[in-house]
Amino acid sequence: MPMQNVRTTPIDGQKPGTSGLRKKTAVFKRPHFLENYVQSIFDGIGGVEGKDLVVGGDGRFFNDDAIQIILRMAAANGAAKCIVGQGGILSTPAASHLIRLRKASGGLILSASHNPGGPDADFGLKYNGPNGGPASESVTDKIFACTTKIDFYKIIASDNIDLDQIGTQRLSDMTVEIVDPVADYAALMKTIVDFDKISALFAGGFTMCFDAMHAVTGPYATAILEGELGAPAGTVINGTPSPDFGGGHPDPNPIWAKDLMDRMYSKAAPDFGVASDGDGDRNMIVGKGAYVTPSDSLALLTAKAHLAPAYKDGLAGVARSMPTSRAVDRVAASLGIDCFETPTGWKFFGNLLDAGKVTLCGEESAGTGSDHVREKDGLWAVLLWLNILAETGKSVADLMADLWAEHGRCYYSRLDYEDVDSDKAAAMMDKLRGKLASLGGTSVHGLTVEAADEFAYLDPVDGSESKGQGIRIAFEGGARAVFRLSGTGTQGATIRIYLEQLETDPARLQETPEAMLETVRTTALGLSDLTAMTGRTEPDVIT
Ligand code: VG1
Ligand code: CO
Repeated sequence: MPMQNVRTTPIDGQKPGTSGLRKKTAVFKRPHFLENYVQSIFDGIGGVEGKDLVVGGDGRFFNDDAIQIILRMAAANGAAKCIVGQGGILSTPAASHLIRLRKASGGLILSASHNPGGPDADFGLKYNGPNGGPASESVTDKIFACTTKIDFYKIIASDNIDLDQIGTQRLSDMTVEIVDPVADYAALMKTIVDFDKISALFAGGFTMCFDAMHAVTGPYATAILEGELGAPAGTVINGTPSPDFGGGHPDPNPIWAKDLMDRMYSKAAPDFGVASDGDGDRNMIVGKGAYVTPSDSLALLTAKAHLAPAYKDGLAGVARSMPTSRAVDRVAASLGIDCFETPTGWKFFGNLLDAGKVTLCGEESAGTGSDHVREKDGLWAVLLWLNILAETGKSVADLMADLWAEHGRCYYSRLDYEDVDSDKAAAMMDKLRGKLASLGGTSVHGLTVEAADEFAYLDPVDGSESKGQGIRIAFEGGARAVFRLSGTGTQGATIRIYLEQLETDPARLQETPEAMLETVRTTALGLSDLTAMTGRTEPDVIT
């Protein structure tokens, strides 16, 4: 098949963010945009000649076409084999598992995750390395450097591969193996949680609603929950992946999964409600009338993981991203295990997991995961929760009440201000940064600042340092405010303000987050001067 070296020039703005490169779909479809980035990935990782790669995505608009281009480029660059999920589908955790299982050199995951999909929405592409995890900053820096120097890319001319046909095909000298996207992942889950116990729970009449949000987890959840574990048909809703996620926003939080929230707070609520995001790595957990914040979910899983077979001997340690609440720190301290604080983004957990320093990790943005893969894993979290519910026989609300009684409750909320003028957002952060050195010990709106800094992370495994990872201000009495700019948005800047307040008084563990966070919210808005600096009065999303 004819191989072409296509001349190109660097395209601005191909710097990977928190999780790969995310842009408007129309930008990804511009001439050479995808091709430049794919060639830069290949060059940035030292070429793909003779290598095996895993390729798959969340099924959003442009997924199939982009996969055909990637396969033609992988063949032209001399890759030995591409392992592709049937229909081009692989959830992010399933892709991570497949890379590890097949000892592939890495993988290309096509997704903009929780961002909406469609011709007018978002697309994304991410490279994961041989450990199955998102490329580290040193690798993404190399990829970015290649995007600024590229002058040609390699591609073969060929017909499209049939992505629906399981089995092996040839593309020039490269093998393309189309695999069932669910089977290997489901087999892995069986080695982690107790399928018999969970089956018995469902057989006993336990009810559940899994909102797949028209995204990639639908086939996985249907096969495992309804197929293997005997949950009644209809347990999974919105279970067929659609290119534009049914016109929705596949972000599992109380705002975007509102239908599920309404159901869980109604008289007809099932025992357990969950949702997952576009690419299947996030999860939302809600019991009857009991929403569980992702930070609390991480704390609960840490406290109870030993009830599942894979973690019966306890956890090596845990890790949370910096803005995630400190609830898990309290549980870890009581268990006598290490708790690491990392920058936002799963790529920072990889080294800790590879080195065996942590078993569980999580983020406030609805991601939890363990050492079974190197990505966060929405369905895994749901199964671990089910295992814990089955073993304890308690409700979600009771489990949380027990956790708070023992460790105190970290009331928590995140305010997102989206599509803010980028210069104004940067100016707000700069001004706040300028105040940090003089804040310690001062009293602001009735709260006394205990510590204030800009978070920098020194990786304890490879010694690499990541600076500028968000501003954190801790107050006496267990309150904290964190400020950072999103690295996944595709329009303007998104300012995230994370608020936290610890409460240990047994009489104040069932208050509303709004009431308990009012003081720290006023203080955070005052300190950042957000309204004056950006013109914004209300956040777009509060979770
Ligand atoms: C957000 C979340 C972060 C998460 C990232 C990718 O990043 O805050 O915790 O790791 O999305 O998640 P940012 O930079 O926008 O705050 V996913 O499920 O979109 O891959
Ligand atoms: Co995601």
